[in-house]
Amino acid sequence: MPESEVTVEPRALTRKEFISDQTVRWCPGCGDYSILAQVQKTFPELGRKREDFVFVSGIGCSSRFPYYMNTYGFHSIHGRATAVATGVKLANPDLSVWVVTGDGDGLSIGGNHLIHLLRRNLDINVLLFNNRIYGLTKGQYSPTSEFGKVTKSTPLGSIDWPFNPPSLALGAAATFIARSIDVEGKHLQGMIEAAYRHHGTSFLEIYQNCIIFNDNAFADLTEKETKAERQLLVEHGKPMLFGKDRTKGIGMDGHRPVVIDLSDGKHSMDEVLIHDQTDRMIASILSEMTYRPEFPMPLGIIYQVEKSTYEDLVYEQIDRAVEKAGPGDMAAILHAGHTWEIK
Ligand SMILES: Cc1ncc(C[n+]2csc(CCOP(=O)(O)OP(=O)(O)O)c2C)c(N)n1
Ligand code: SF4
Repeated sequence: MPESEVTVEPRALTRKEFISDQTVRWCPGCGDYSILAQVQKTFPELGRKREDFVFVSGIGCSSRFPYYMNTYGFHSIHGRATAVATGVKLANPDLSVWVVTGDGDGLSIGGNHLIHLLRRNLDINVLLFNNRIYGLTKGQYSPTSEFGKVTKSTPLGSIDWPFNPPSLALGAAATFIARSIDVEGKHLQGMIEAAYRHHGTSFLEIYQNCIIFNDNAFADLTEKETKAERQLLVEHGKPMLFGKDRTKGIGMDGHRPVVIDLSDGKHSMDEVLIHDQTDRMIASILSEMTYRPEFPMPLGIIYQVEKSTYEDLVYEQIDRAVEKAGPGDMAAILHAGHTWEIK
């Protein structure tokens, strides 16, 4: 039997096979290690070959990520990972393309490229490592640093209002918006897999602790004593409950969200909002809780809808044009009309 006719079942890969031979150069205790570990744990579950994956990053500590994945990768230009990834995906739509970017790389210098990727909806997965600081350049404020934050570049406190990443993504017509945290390994693995399975641009914001320049930025969400009160783990079709014994919920008072205490005898489960990840209004309510300390922090898939991807539309458009006008001849186009030779 010719070799081409032998069908070989793809061998299941292991986590180890996604670990590259490069020395990891993040500070000891950096949240990036955990994110890397969760990606390497999740990838064997996706059932793809290593050479199907491409990681594209910009510049920053987080952007060193492609070196550490035993896949294809580009450590590209500051803020331009989304543009480079767009080219990679358009040239070869069969690849699974992942962008790794920081809050500085993705939202400062790269903000413009990010929003256009989101609205075009290429099937690319964006992992935004949000540590609310510039790590690589040693601790300047970033577009997600809180108002009033004292950093090396804001010695009197920041007077910039921070971006709200899920709201920004929603405004840019993203079709998948989710959030997780570096230290919540299982949750993060689930979000990475969900991002992969989404057909369209997946925007996954990952809260990441920079132990050197912004330590404990998310401590209230990760410390044992406070996390149950501060994390709102949302799941499609499930009530929005939180708190130590899940006795608190999110309800609505008219068009405003409110925290309901189910243990006070005045409220019932019927008043608790059920998460519908396809509902843009619910996504907006959840996203807007980000900087409202009276609400817990939503984690999970905030929004997900299906929409044609850019690459599907591009290839369909090309097919239609070829059907109508034939395959075309690039050399003939270049030499058509008025041309001249420089001597
Ligand atoms: C054109 C250009 N401008 C500025 C810089 C300096 N620079 C390098 S990384 C960075 C920001 C990094 O912050 P972030 O994206 O949050 O990543 P982190 O290091 O925190 O992971 C900046 C401003 C640069 N390398 N190139
Ligand atoms: S500076 Fe911060 S983000 Fe960069 S490697 Fe060190 S701990 Fe991580």
